[in-house]
Amino acid sequence: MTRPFPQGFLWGAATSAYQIEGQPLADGAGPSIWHRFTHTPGRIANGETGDLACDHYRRWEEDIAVMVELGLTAYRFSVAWGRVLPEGRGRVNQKGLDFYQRLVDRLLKHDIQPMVTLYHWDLPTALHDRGGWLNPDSPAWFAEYAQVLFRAMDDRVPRWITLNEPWVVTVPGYLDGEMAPGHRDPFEAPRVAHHLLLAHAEAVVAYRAMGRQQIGLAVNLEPQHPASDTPENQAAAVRRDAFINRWFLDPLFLGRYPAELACIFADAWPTWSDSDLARIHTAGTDFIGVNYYSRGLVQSVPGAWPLGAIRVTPTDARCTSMGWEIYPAGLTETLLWLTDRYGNLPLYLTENGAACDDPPPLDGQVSDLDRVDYLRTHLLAAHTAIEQGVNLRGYFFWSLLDNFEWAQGYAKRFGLIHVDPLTQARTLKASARCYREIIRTNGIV
Ligand code: IFM
Repeated sequence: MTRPFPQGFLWGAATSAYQIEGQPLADGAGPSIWHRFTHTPGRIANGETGDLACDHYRRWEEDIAVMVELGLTAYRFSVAWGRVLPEGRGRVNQKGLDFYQRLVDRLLKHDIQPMVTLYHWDLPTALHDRGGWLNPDSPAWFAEYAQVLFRAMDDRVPRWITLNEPWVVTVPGYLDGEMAPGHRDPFEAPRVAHHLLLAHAEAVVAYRAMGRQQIGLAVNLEPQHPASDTPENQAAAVRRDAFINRWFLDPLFLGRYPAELACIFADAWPTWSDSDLARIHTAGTDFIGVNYYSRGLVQSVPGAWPLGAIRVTPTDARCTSMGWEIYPAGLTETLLWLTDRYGNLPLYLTENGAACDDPPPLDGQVSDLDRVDYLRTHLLAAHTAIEQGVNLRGYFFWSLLDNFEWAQGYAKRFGLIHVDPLTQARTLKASARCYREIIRTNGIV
């Protein structure tokens, strides 16, 4: 039996600038916090950097040819802020902007709709050195940068995403220090999150004045289940749900932060101004991008910082090579929860995918059967949500290419396309061929 997707459903793949482009300082670009972080000894597995990555900055035409071969109807990528504004504000670097304009034009020539993310974590160091996301001026900086891109490309870009996963910018970036800029400070994290929400709002307000298409926010979501039905584990799952799933969405849709956050952060939780919360709520969003990978199974552990809980993995679980449990039912649950809690607004799955220990290419084939299974089961889960009334409009596999997986370097491979680290040769994996067939038939058997 074939399960058909709605007419016009977008079939995409996603990437981000620092993870694939390489040449981060080419043509007058300014450095980002990720360039600085990867060049700080001890931060990244094997001391790897995004200096070459997938060399997409030079091989973008070849990569679009691969998208055409797959039959993609959409492609999500991010703009490196420092390529366009090397100092973060002010002077526009035309060569950097031109790179993205060429990319957009070529995608459109092949009927591939661009979805452009403005911020996928690579803040220019020039702004970081002025306080970065801790600076109350940062929302205005972001809106200025956004307007440069709206002016240049809104006539050709049907969907914009302001921020990718503000939770990851906040928690690994400012609370546990695993990601750039590597801070560990409970007093900083809530302020960063608040400025990110205001940055989204300022960009949306600017967009309403000048843009003609659609603008949204991409968040990482995972349903939180108690590891057993003890009251302690149940309460821990509720806290983790507030911390991961509701921290950004409640202010956006309900105009308030989840009450649990004040308890979690205690004296590090500021008092917020009503006008800020109203600004965030009123700006809203045209759609939500959902990045879904797994669920959280939560066990109460008094004293475990900051939640008094940890995430555990069931002993019999199948996991990806990131150690994330493979749990497709959680995708249906997440999409239904979003619709139920915040209303039936348009949703896109802006990321979904798996890092797997793929066998090496053999005779031009990569037999990544675990990824094939992940793709198929998650698309079936998405389809189930659509059948139950969820307004899901598109799917973007993470990722098009094997790429630079942040603190884990190149060892974790998420691509539909294998990238040889020495030759940069691209090889379609079995998952890419499977996805091509799903796209061709607009359905899954
Ligand atoms: O590679 C990342 C991406 O940059 C953001 N979402 C999760 C992916 C896998 O970890």
